[in-house]
Amino acid sequence: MNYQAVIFDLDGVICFTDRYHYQAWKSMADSMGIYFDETINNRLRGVSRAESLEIILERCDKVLSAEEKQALMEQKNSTYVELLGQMTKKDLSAEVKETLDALRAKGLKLAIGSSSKNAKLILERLGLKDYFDAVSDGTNITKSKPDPEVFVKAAEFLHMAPADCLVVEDARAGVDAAKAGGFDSAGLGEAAAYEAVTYAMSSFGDLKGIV
Ligand code: B16
Ligand code: MG
Repeated sequence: MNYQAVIFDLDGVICFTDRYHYQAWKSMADSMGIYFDETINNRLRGVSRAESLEIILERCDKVLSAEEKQALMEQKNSTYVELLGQMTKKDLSAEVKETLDALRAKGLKLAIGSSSKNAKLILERLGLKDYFDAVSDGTNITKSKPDPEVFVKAAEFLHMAPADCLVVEDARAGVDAAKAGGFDSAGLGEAAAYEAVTYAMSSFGDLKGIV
């Protein structure tokens, strides 16, 4: 396929913020006396903040109001944002940077398609603030993955048709979102083992052989 653009998921593809998500959710859950562990954290991959909270609350006996849930999400996010302060350019792997540069040198447009409302802050921490041609993230969508909105918006920002873009994902929900929007996908990690993915990759650099 001759793709003209590549749309990258952020967390789990360009960088790895899951340990910060884990620490921040764990601190919120502990403050509420709710059991939370790494296995439950794995279910939060690629899932929105509100849906992540609902998964954590499966272990909570109390029924919470919308205001209480909002306060818990704010509590988690402020811990998370503080932890993101530890991220530096060193958290961007040489393989990812070199591959991005190689795709750009081929003339491909590059965009981000992330559920996170903190995507721009993360890109800044990684030294990628002005690197991408477009950023579609949790701040410009109303429906999260597996809805295709975040990728459809990214393609719109690039003025490209979905069929001309390849989506790179680490989550099954992201692969489903790509498919629902008419995009081919390349998967890493659990997304590579998912039958709905177009190309399975064992590492980020494999992209150079796909596009
Ligand atoms: P925030 P991605 C997703 O990022 C994360 O994988 C997921 O764990 C997180 O809940 C979601 O962003 C929302 O993040 O709370 O920062 O808005 O994989 O879509 O780049
Ligand atoms: Mg992801």
